[in-house]
Amino acid sequence: MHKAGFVNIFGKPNAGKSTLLNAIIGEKLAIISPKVQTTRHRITGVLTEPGYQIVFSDTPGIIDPKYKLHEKMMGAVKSALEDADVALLIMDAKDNLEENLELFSSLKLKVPTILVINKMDNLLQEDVDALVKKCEEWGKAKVVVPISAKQGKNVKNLMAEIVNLLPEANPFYPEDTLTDKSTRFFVAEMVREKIFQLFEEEIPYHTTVIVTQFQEKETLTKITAEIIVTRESQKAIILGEKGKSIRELGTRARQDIEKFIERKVFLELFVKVRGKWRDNDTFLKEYGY
Ligand code: GDP
Ligand code: K
Ligand code: MG
Repeated sequence: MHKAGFVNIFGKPNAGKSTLLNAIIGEKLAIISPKVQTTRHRITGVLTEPGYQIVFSDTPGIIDPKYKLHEKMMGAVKSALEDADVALLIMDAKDNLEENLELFSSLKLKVPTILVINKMDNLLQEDVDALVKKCEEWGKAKVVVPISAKQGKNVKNLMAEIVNLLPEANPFYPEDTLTDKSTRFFVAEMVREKIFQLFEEEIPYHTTVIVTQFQEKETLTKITAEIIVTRESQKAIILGEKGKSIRELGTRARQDIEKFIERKVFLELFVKVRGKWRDNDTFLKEYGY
């Protein structure tokens, strides 16, 4: 008997959705940062093991839509809700329990649900046990599993619970499939991750990245990417004095991209100002939202 299905990961921003996805798939698929709303797209990771295949989706954190960009992000959450076989509801062990359970209840999920308490490394074992008990009393999850996505703790146990709930089905993808997103997409995400790490405050939220050229040469891969911002002042910050900041950004991004595609990379970055790209349907479409 072969099992296969779609498993979607939901939770508040910073609960650890992307970290969990990466821990399961074992590649740096979803970018991670301590800032909220780092993840803007649904990212799929495919895990193929003897006897089962799981197609995971990471989703943007659940938020109230402020911009059209946010509406699209919540659209991604809703579409994920509708096509899952199993839902993973993940929360930070130190975050407010009632608030999280209320949020999860409001999703009105009809699919089998696993409640994942993440970051158990931040709690004493007895507090973890008490929290698990409270979550079990909630009654809406088939099972409650405490984990540390970052340390990979108890992730195997979580996997066993997921497989247990999977329907019987043939694999959806060839066994060497890792993701449904293109390499270009991940390259853009890696540049975006570095922007989140290097720049303060509102800059990352005003920024998107598109890869305009991806060329496999004999000894290296030549990549050109455009960093789109909303104001000239943001462009100046990203460039930095005498281009110092963008060089640092380029170096860090290139190192990650080289690890990911396992080739030498020549990375060229340009910064472009597109006022209001976050509220413009044409731009959003062009940038892949
Ligand atoms: P997302 O917004 O839900 O996708 O959350 P991320 O995966 O981006 O993680 C948010 C932050 O929590 C990052 O700084 C992670 O390193 C951190 N984090 C994730 N999982 C764990 C964990 O198990 N333990 C601890 N201590 N930190 C974690
Ligand atoms: K995050
Ligand atoms: Mg994320």
